[in-house]
Amino acid sequence: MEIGIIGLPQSGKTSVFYALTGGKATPALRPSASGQAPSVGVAKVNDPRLAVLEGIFKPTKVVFPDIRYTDLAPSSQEFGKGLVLGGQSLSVLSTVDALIHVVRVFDDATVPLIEGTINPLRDISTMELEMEFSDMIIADRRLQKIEDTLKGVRAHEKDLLLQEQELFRKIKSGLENEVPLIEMEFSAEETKNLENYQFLTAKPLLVLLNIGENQVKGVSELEERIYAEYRRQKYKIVSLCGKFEMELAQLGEDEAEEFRSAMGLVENNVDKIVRLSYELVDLISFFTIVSGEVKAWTIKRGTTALKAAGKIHSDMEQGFIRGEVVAYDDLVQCGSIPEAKKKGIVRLEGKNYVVQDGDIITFLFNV
Ligand SMILES: Nc1nc2c(ncn2[C@@H]2O[C@H](COP(=O)(O)OP(=O)(O)OP(=O)(O)O)[C@@H](O)[C@H]2O)c(=O)[nH]1
Ligand SMILES: [Mg+2]
Repeated sequence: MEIGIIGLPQSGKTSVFYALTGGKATPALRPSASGQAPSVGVAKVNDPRLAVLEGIFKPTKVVFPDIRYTDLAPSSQEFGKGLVLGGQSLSVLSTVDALIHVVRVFDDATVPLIEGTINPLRDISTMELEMEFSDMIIADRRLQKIEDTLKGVRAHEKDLLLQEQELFRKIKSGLENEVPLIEMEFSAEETKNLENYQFLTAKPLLVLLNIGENQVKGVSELEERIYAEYRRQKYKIVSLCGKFEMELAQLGEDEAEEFRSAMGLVENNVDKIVRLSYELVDLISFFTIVSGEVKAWTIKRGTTALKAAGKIHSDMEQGFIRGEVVAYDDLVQCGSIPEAKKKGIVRLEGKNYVVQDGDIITFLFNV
């Protein structure tokens, strides 16, 4: 699963990227310089169930689910002049599963402001307009193509095209009214058609308020105020001390925790944001315990046992016989697999079984 980090220039995207992925921070977090490739980093999702499974199975290794975050190269556009989302950034973003939108709240005279003042709501809508504009280009292009095709088309092919034209007109007019695709209503058939396009405003999105260390105290009021005035129902809002957390990412967990509580931060917001980004896309985890390793696997909700097995290895999918499945809660109650078997709550499931979040599965297969 992959998440793109977006936001206006100098909002703190790269700092947030390092805070989330714990990568080594480069000393040169410099103002917009162009021509750099996007960086990709990995964050592990701290699923508390894995600690419990570790207690039960005493494995030699625990493998957490992970998320890849992409930090775009700084925008090549001059400050506040025109589009932030262009060329390479756009092609990277079109392939990600979800977005984190970093919004500047921190106050620091040494970091230039695009529009002269700190105003998170304004910045949120500036960035959203850019996304809508970029989607409008996709819609326009498709509409143009449909019009061209309609000229030479036979009668029986016409209906489908006209339907599609109506769909894209609806999208265009929605975007013109600043409605993101994620808030528009589509039929199942339309949704299927739209999977062929990579609309930015159709992607799930988390708004991340990047606050300064001196703003921790007022953060709940700030979040409430933004929630009250922000018109998007589908987008969640969280906050993070981007720069501070980037520095903590270089320390050990205990030491980081000490600094956090000294700062008045009641919870580990990095972990929280990673978990929330995992929940943005409808993903679930199932677990395997094989040769001393407890391992989490990430799948879309609704995935069958057959496809889940294929996620581990294509041989497992090809030679699939069945899965031995026990629900996480059931296993925890019994305390061990043999005990669960004795109680008869380990199920044998076929290839069409829909895997549930937290299932512990042993696949049986032919090679
Ligand atoms: N005081 C303070 N400075 C911050 C904070 N977050 C980021 N900065 C500073 O703001 C500047 C820009 O941060 P970056 O993380 O590089 O921002 P960016 O959005 O990646 O910038 P571009 O990629 O150039 O668009 C850097 O000098 C950071 O140190 C913060 O929470 N507090
Ligand atoms: Mg950057």
